Amino acid sequence: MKTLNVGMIGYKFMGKTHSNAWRQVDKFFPVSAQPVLHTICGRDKKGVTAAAKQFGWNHVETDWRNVVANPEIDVLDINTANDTHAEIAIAAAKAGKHVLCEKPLAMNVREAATMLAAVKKARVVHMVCHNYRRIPAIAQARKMIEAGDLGRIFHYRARYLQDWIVDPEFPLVWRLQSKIAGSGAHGDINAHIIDLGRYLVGEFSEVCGRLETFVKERPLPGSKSKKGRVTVDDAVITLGKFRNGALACLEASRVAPGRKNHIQIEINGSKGSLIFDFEDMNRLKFFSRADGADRQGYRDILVTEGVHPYVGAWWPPGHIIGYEHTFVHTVFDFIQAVVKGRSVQPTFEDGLKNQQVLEAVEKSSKQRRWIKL
Ligand code: SOE
Repeated sequence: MKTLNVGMIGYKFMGKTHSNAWRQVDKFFPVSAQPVLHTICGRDKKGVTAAAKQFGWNHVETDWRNVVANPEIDVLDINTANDTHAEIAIAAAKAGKHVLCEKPLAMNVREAATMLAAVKKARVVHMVCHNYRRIPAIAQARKMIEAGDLGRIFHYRARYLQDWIVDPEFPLVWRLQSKIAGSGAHGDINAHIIDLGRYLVGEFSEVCGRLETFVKERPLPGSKSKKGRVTVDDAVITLGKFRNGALACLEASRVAPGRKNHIQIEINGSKGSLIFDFEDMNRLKFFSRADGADRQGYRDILVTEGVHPYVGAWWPPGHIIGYEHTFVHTVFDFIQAVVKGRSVQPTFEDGLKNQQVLEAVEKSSKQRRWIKL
C-alpha cells in the first residue's frame, strides 16, 4: 500500500479533531502504509507551530497556496471557515490533490456545484466530513434499514441541539456571521441531520422550514461596548418529505440550555423502529414488531462487537468508543478510497445535495411555503 502525505489547512477546533484522527488512523494500517502528517497550515505562525508540535506534523505553513503547490502532498484536508472551502478545494483539485472537506461543503448551491465540477474534472477523490455517518451505531442502523428490518419507512425524526450561544453576551464569532459561515445552526448542525436523513432514509423531495435569530446583536469579539448584528440563524425547524414517501421532522438549535451536543434520531417503519442518542453513542435501540407479543419492547444493541461496522479495529466487545473515533473512521475510509482509486461517500455530490436542501429550507422560511427539490 502506498504511503500518502497529508496536508491540512486549519488547526483550530475541527483541525484538532482531524489532526487527532490522522494520528490515530495508524491503528488501521500496517506501519509501512501509515499516512504521513506532512504539513499543517494556519494563518497564525505561533498557533500553527504549537499545533504541529502537539500533533506531530512535520512541516508548518502559513499560506495554504504553498500546501496546494507542494508536489510532495497527496491529499488535502480542509478545516477552515466555510467561506474559504471552495477556493482551497478547487485549487487543490486543479493541483491533483484528493480532497477531504469539512461541512457544510460550501456557502451556497452555486459554490458547491463549482466545487463538484472541479473535483470531477480533476478525477480526484472527494469527500465531505459528515463524521456522524461513521458512528458504528449509525452505520449499523443503515445496515438494518437496508436489510429491510424496519420495513417501509414512515418517519425520520431528528434533533441536534447545542447551547453555546445562549448567552447574549457571547461574542459575534465567525460562526455567527453569514459572510463567513453562510448560515448558523442551519449549515453547522442541521446539515448533519440532513445528511443522516439522506444516508439512512433517502433523498428529500420537499421541505418546509423556519429559521429564527433570537439574539439579534452581540458584542464584537474583543470588545465589551461595541455590538454587531448577528446575520445567521440561532435555530431552525424543518418539515420534509422523502422521495420514498417517508416524512421528516428536524430541529436544530444552538440556544437550547443544557443541550451541549445533543443528537437524537428516531426512525419508525412498518416493521419496527430504531432510536439513536449521541450521548449514548455505542447503543442502538431497536423495536421489532416481529418479536412475540409477550416480549415486545425496545431492545438495546450495544454496537461494540467485532461484527459491527468499524468496531473490529478497536477494543474487545463492550469497550466503548467516542466522538474522536468518528473522525478516525472518516479519514480511514477516505485513505482507502484514495489508495484503491474509488469514490467514498459522502462525496462532494452529497455535499451539493445537502446544500440544495439547506437552500430550499432557507427559501421556504423566507417565502413561507413548501419548496420542491
Ligand atoms: C460547532 O457547532 C460544532 O463544532 C460543529 O461545527 C460540528 O460539526 C459538530 O460536530 C460539533 O459542533
